[in-house]
Amino acid sequence: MTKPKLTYFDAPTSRGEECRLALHLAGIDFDDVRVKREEWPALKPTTPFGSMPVLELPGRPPLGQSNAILTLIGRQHGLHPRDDFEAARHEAMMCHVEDLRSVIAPTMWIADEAEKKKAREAIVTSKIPLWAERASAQIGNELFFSGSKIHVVDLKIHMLMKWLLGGKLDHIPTTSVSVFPKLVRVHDAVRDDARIRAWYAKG
Ligand SMILES: N[C@@H](CCC(=O)N[C@@H](CS)C(=O)NCC(=O)O)C(=O)O
Repeated sequence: MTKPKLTYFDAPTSRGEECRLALHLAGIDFDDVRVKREEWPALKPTTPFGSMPVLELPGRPPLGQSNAILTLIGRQHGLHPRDDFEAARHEAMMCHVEDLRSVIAPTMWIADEAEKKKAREAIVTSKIPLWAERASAQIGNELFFSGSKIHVVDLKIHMLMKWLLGGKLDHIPTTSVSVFPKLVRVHDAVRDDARIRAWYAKG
């Protein structure tokens, strides 16, 4: 292996896409390995934590966990704060994003439609508003999470908001998050960044 390799499902979504965007913003030429659903069961036991994304760097063992991947890329390429406390504050927000994902993700596998509706409605009433209020309280008043410069935390917030604003999650209305202006602002700021647009323009 001569260049970094990022392995994730063949979809522009979630934890894998935020790591691809970080590598892209960092200007790193990487192997973008896209795994088909049917290939995953054989690959799963070979990954550090039985999950993706996985980042491989020349001469290093594979690295799992999206937040660890993002902060490593961020630290090495000016996309994560140098100040230790501010870095920890960004990392706390990234954990907060993971907390909400881990509440919503299990509902993806509920086969019974009535049961899924009940579980998601409970998330909309009891989880998302508090989650979003707490997230908003951490976000500053400039364009991104902290200030006018993009960091890996912004990519994390963007990908979660893109999912929730996309309107494809039955029983989770987009208004559950669209009423939180700071979260929408960060989502839009990342979407409108010229380098992010260039990533999607290349198809
Ligand atoms: N905490 C891990 C969670 C990783 C995770 O659950 N990834 C999902 C895709 S977004 C996955 O690998 N799912 C397949 C599986 O768990 O078998 C992270 O942040 O990377």
